[in-house]
Amino acid sequence: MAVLPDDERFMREALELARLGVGLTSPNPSVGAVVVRDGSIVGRGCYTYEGVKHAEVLALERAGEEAARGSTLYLNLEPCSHQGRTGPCAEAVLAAGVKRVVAAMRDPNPLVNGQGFEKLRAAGIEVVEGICQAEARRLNEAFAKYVRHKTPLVTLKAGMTLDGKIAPPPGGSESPSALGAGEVAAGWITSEEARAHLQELRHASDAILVGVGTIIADDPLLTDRSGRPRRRPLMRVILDSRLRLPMESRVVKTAKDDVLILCSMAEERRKQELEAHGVRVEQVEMVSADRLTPSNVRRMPSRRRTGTGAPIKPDPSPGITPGGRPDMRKVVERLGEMEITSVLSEGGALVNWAALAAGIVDKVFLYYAPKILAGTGSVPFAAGEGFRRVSEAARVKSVTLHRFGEDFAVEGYLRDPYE
Ligand code: AOF
Ligand code: ZN
Repeated sequence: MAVLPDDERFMREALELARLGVGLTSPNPSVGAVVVRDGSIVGRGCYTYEGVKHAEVLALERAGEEAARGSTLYLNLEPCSHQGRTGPCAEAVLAAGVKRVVAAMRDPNPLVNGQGFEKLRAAGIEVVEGICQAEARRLNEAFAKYVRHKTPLVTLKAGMTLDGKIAPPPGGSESPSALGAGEVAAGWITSEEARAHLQELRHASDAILVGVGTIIADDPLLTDRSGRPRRRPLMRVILDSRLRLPMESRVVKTAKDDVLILCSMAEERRKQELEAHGVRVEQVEMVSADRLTPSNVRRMPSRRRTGTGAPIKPDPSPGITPGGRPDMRKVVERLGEMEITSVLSEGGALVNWAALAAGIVDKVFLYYAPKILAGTGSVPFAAGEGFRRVSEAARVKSVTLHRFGEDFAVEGYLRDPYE
């Protein structure tokens, strides 16, 4: 299994082709393929869901029978070995007479998971695995999570000051609510470059998740404005337990079956009114307030709870009312049923904590602007109880730092999407 000098260069071509498919392939993976004969590219393939045919089959077709025979095939994902919407690509590769296959990673789909490589090797083809593996795994991490767990990859996004504040103190004329990030009303915290990059994250996501408080505070559109095509509209999911979503909000005004409200109590008239505007309304199971404690954290009940399990202080949260918080686990399960493979959580302080506490967060993308808000009253990245000991803090692993003008961002994982 020899790695050749040009393998990485051709794999980068395959990865570039795969990236063209982002937004057009979900719930399937983004895959690019390159056929190389005598040192030059003779066929390229980029998968799109609507196109049905897998990347390697497209690339082999473009190369043509003659050039494909004896060629090397580069692709960012193992060829499949199963019958799905298409036949097994491993067999198509064999039939085409490909001599060598270079793949960036194994297919995490349990239906494939190494069997494609095995088929090729059994037929005497040279198979090289793992070229540009880290990049390839990152590109299809949502697919990997979804195909094995049937729930989406959840990325928690926030834009904040260096001291971890997402908005100035709520209630002031500048910041109407602590419940959303209050970003628009109070002025943007992060730079234009950082906000432009956020559109890339939205483009790569199937759904965006906020609490209704964010809508009330900021009236955001929550759309993908990357300017690139996508197969399915970005699903705008709003946690709104008592259907407080204002009819005059921009999400309602622009709804086209791409706004989903998850509530606990659906008052029939209001539900019908929202539905008449093209908003979908569904009820999800609730979790009682005393369960909003991280599962791995010992509860500290005495001071803060009544004997009934209800919080003493009413919780001002956005769509997450006392005794009526949407069960975040049920929320992601429901989204998984809708073939949503990735969720960008852009909620405010309360949704951020609810997501962390429920253990649904796979990764974070946290933007920091070189500003300091300070003050006890300003809104922290995640409110609520928080983790009570440093030893219990959520650990962010495999951290990557990004720069956007004066701002920077921390990307990292709470859980390995491939585990
Ligand atoms: C893709 N595109 O280029 C490759 C895929 O239902 P099917 O037949 O489209 O099969 C989908 C599975 O095929 C997918 O989950 C993945 O495991 C494998 N490879 N899929 O959509 C491609 N190479
Ligand atoms: Zn295939």
